[in-house]
Amino acid sequence: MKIKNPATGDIIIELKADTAETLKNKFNALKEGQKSWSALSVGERLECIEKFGALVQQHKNELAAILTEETGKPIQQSLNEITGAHNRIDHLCKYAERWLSEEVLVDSGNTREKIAYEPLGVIVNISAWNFPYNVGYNVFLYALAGGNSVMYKPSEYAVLTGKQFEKYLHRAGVPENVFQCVIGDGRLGQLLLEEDFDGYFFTGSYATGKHIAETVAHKLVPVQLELGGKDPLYVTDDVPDIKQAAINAAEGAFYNNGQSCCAVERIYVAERIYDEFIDAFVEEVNAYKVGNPVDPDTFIGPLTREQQLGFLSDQVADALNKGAFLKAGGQSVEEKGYYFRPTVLVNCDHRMKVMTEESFGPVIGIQKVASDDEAVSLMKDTPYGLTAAVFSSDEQRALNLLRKMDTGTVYWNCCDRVSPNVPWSGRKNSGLGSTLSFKGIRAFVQPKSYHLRNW
Ligand code: TXE
Repeated sequence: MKIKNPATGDIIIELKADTAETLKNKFNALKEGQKSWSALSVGERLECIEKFGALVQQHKNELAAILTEETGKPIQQSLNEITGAHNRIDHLCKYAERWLSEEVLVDSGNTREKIAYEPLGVIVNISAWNFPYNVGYNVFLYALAGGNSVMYKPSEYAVLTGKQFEKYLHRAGVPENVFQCVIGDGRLGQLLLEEDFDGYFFTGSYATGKHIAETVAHKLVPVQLELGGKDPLYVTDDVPDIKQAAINAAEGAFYNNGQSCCAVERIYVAERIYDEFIDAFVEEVNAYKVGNPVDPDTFIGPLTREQQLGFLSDQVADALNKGAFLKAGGQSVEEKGYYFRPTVLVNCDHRMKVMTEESFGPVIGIQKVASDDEAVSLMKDTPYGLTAAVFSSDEQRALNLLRKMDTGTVYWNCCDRVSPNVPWSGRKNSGLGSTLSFKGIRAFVQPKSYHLRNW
C-alpha cells in the first residue's frame, strides 16, 4: 500500500497490506481473546478504554500530525477531532455500566423475569477516512465496552491513524487478541465479508454499504451501516441575523473540506432574504484560507482523494450547463496536491447533480424558495435521510418543518454536529442502525431473557 500525502501527492510510506492468511490468523486470535475479555466486568473494560483515551490525549500533537499528513485535514481540525472524539469515552464511562447491566423486570412470588446483555462475539469494523477518530470510536470503543473483540479495518486513506489506535489500545491494556487492525483497500474489505464475524459495522459510501449488507445478509447477524447524505439546510425569512446564518451555514458546508457525512450539502433560502444571504455567504467563503494543511491558519486543505477533483468539476460543469451561476471557486487549484477552490453555485435547482448527488467536497448549491412548503418538498426530495437543518427565530415554525423530515437527525439553528448523548442514525440510503447514546451502547450486545421460577 502506498500511503500518500494529499497536500503534495508524494508517497509518505509503503506498507504491506494484510492478506487472506494474516487476516485468518488475526480472526482466530480474536475468537480466542473474546472469551476472557467478555469475562471481565464492564468497569474493568472501561478502565482500559479510559487509559486509551488518556494516551491519545497525551500524544495528540503527534497523532494530529499523522492524521493531517495522510488525509490532508487542516492541523487545527485534526486537533479538534482528536480532542472532540474523547466525548465518546466520557459517554461510555458515564453510561455503559447502566445500559449493559442486568435488568430485573419482575420479582413477585416465586417468579422472576430479568434481562442480561451479552456481547455479540467477534465483530468487524470497516471504517472511513474523513473523521477516523469520531467514526472509529463510535464503533470499536462501544464494541469493546460491550465485551466483544474487534477486527478493525481503517480506510486505505487513514491507515497510519488506524495503526495508532491499535498501538495505544494495546498499551492501554486491551489484549492483542481482543483488538486487531488489518490494513488494505476494498479487496481486503471483501475478504473480511467471507469471515464469519458475529456482526458487521460499516462506515462509508451507500454503494459499498449496500454491497456489504447484501453479501452478509445470509449470515443473519447484526449489520450496521453509517453511510452518506445530501443534507439540506433551509434559511427562513425570519432569521434575526442573516450574516450569522450565512457564516454558520458556510462552516457546515466547508468544514473538513465538506468531507463529512453530515455536512450541509444543499441550501435553500427564503426569497425575501436571498440576495443578502448570498452576499454574506460568498464573502465568508472567499475569506477562507486555502493552503498547506500543516499551517494552523489553513481552513481549506486538499481533498483526501484525488479522484474527487474530477467528480466535483463535473458537478460544477453540469450545474453551469443547466443555468446555475458561479459566485466563488469552481475549479481545482493548479499546484501540487488535490486542491479544489471552495465553490458556491447559485440559482440552482433539482435538475442539477449538485443539488441531488452527494458532493462530499467543497462545493455547495443554493436555491431560492418562495415558501416553507416549497422548502419542505425540496428538502424531502432525496434518497438519503441523515440530517436536516432549519434556521429560524421561531422554534415552533422550525419544529413544524423538522417534524416533516424523514431523517435520523434534525437541527434548529445549528448543523453538522454529532453528540454521543443522542442516537446517530441514518434512514433510507444513509444507513441502518444507530451508534451513540443508549442505542449505540446496546448495538454491540444481545439480550438474554431469564424466566426464573423457584420451586
Ligand atoms: O467510502 P468507501 P470512501 C461516505 C461518504 C462518501 C464515502 C467516501 O458518503 O461518499 O463514504 O468514503 C471499504 N467490501 N461516508 O470512498 O469506498 C474501504 O476499504 C468491504 C459517510 O472511503 O465506501 C473502506 O475501508 N469493504 C460516513 C470503507 O469500505 C469495502 C463517513 C469505506 O470505503 C469494499 C465517511 C468491499 N467491496 C464517509 N469496498 C458517515 N456516515 O459518517 C470498499 N471497502
